[in-house]
Amino acid sequence: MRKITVIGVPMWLGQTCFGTQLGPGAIRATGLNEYLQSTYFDVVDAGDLPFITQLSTETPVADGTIRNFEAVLQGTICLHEKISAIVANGRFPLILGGDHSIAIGSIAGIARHYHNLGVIWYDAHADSNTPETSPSGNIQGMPLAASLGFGHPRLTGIGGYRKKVKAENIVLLGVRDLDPGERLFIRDQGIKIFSPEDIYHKGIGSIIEETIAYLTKRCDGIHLSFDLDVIDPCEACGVGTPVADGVAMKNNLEAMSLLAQHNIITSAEFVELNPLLDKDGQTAAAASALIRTLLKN
Ligand code: 4U7
Ligand code: MN
Ligand code: MN
Ligand code: MN
Repeated sequence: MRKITVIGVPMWLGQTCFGTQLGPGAIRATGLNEYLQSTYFDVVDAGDLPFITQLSTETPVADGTIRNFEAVLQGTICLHEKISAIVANGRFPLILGGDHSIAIGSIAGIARHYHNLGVIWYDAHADSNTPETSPSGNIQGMPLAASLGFGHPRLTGIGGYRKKVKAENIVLLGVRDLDPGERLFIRDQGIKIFSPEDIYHKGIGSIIEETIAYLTKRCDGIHLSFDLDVIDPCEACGVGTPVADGVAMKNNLEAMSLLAQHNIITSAEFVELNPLLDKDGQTAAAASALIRTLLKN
């Protein structure tokens, strides 16, 4: 029986579109806690991390080219400590974002409790930019590279260790928008990657089975980092960086269901919901349905 701790991470400074700090509240408003509490014996909502959501006037682009560097750094450090304590207590962290920069903190907090943490990066993007390759300066586009040890030393050094995950322990799913530097990075690192087209041709079932077989061979835990912009924008418009031709909800739900059946996910985050861009709460509802399916059984 899983013990779950829900934690909200109201971060939006890893990008420029105001609103992702409202993501945790919008997901909770779908009745998620009530559902989880009626299904599981032990569910705690730890509330939201106390983030500063206002920009301080002097730092729109700090530390050279990295936007809101200090604020995002402090947020990820705070999250890292919180998550590490949740995992140390034997609980399953369910992290509600917030923009994707928070993954730097989640993974830093989780990875210290595993020898070989696996990561399923379920996203329209690869989030593998470094400050040198980033076209935007947004930290939301850097968390995977940072978790591999590439990027600003203060971001990669969170938790006092640099390399949180190994390239061979990562699988990218649903990626369809890569910057030139990311393309090279993924090739150089030898990271396994499946596009929506691969999912379309092989079927989500076989892609997930392949992912599970690949990761369970060497990993002692698997973190799911789910960026809601992986969903086809027709079904989930409440994200700041939508990309056309995404993965249909039907397939995403099947993916969550298969992960649940294999019972291999040890931590999860659902990020990038921007309720101010959402339509009738469709993206919040999608996030909630995905979470419920993932945590079934
Ligand atoms: B998300 C981008 F340039 N690659 O680095 C960048 F296209 O967390 C987008 O996946 C990153 O939503 C998107 O800014 C980050 C851009
Ligand atoms: Mn994305
Ligand atoms: Mn992302
Ligand atoms: Mn996004």
